[in-house]
Amino acid sequence: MAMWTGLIEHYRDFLPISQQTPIVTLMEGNTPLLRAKRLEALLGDRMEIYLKYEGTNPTGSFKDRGMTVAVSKALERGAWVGVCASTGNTSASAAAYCSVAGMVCAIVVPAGRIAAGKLSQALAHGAIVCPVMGSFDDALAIVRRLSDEMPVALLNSLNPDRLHGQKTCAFEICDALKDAPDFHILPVGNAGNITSHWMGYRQYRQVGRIQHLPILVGVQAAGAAPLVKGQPISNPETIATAIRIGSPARWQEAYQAKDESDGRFVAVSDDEIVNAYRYLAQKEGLFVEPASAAALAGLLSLAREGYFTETFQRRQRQHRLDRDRPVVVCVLTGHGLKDPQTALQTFPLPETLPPTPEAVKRVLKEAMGRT
Ligand code: AN7
Repeated sequence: MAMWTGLIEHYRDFLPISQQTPIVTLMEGNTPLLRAKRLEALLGDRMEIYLKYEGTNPTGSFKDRGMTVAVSKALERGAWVGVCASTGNTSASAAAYCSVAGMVCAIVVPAGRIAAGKLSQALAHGAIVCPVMGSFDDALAIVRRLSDEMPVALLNSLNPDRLHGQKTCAFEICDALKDAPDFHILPVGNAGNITSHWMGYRQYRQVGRIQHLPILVGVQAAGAAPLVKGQPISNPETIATAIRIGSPARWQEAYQAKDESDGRFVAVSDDEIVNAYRYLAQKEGLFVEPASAAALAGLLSLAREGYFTETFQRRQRQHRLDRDRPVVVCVLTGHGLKDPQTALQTFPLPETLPPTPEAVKRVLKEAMGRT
């Protein structure tokens, strides 16, 4: 098989890239799409489920898809400073891509609210880190102002180049399945990703690469669910810090994606998120961060409600679909190593033992007795 060239080269014809654009890439994209047979069985084998594992991107999240395009275009326009607000992953990705582009990166983040892995990445890649005493929404307002008043490139998903890069996740799913799935589920924070996926699916439909469009389901944490509630939240709170956002910048586009695709937004509790987090790690071998587990929590909650089967049957009657079960894709947006603190709180470290075979044997026997 030919070597993977990074997503800009692979999807060049679908992206705003010219011969003049300097390509800044870390070979992002081409992430695994895993069939989740165990999960299917758990839910009564009534749907075909795939997990798109974005944690294998170079900095460990889907943000790299957007960042390769945004930083390449910023460089083409002559920018030498990139700025972004972030709940963590955007800043980790921006810092990495700016470092390889030779650009300065400045990030504004809510102090004390960034998972340790993400903050370490931004610092390691040499970004100027500005923790502010406020929320992500406050940080975003600051960088919007900065980019209006200073010659710096805004690297948040308000920047359309980011969306172009991120839509390639939808392309990869369609290329692998040879059509769009029936349902596409993803976590929603600032709503850049749901906007970009809808762009991607519509673009593929337009050029005839897929026969139908998917139904989009956006999942939010119950304590940070402005799109579910229909109004901004002033004090968003959730264990899933990546999506701890009260006022999504792409609010309108998110509603448009939901409405046009006949989809919905759904809220899940932190307990449901932790259960999905545990399930993915212990039954599917996939270590993801809590925000990513939220997507699976949404899937489980809707499956229990019968949503997928009922909606699919209605569509089947209308469109005479050639399959008897819905195809569902759930995007797992970021790696579990991003948030070691939550991992160690959820899966506590056992006590330290004396350095003897007997001590370890005792623990093993006890564990074997339990299973
Ligand atoms: C793992 O890094 O907003 O709805 O500043 O890190 O496009 O915001 C991260 C968001 C889902 C939500 N999953 O995507 C940031 C940031 C993970 C994330 C989302 C984020 P959007």
